[in-house]
Amino acid sequence: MSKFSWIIIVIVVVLAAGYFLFTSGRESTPAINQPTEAPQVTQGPTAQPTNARENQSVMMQNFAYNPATLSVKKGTTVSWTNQDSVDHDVVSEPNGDMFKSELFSEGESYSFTFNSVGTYNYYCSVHPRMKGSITVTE
Ligand SMILES: [Cu+2]
Repeated sequence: MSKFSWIIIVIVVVLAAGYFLFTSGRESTPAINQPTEAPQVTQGPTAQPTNARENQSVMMQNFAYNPATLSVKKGTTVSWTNQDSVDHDVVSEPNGDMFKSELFSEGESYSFTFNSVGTYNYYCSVHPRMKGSITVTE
C-alpha cells in the first residue's frame, strides 16, 4: 500500500473518531435541557370546548325574559331565574312539548339542557306577552 493511502486512512479514522465524540457529546445536552422544557404544558385547546358548553342564564325581570333570544351550543344547560315578585314559568311552544316548568317565585330558577339543534320558542303561561327563544347550534 502506498504512503498516500495510509495518510487517507489515518485522516478518515481521525474524522470518524472526531464525529463520534461530537455526536455523543451532543446527545447529553438535551437531557440537561429537558427539565426546563417540561413546564410547557398547554391547556388552552381543551379549555375552550368546555367553555362553549358552560351554562347560560336567562333572567325574568319586569315581565320579560332577559335576554329574550339566546344562541347556545348543543349540550348547553340554560337556567331561568325569576327576579320578579310575581310567579313565572317557562313553557316551550306550542304546548310545553319540549320543556315546561312549574310556576316559580322570586329567587327560584328552572334549568333545561338543550341536546337537539333547533330554535325553541317559549312563553310564560301566566303572562302570554312574555316570550323568548333559544337557538341551539352544533
Ligand atoms: Cu310570567
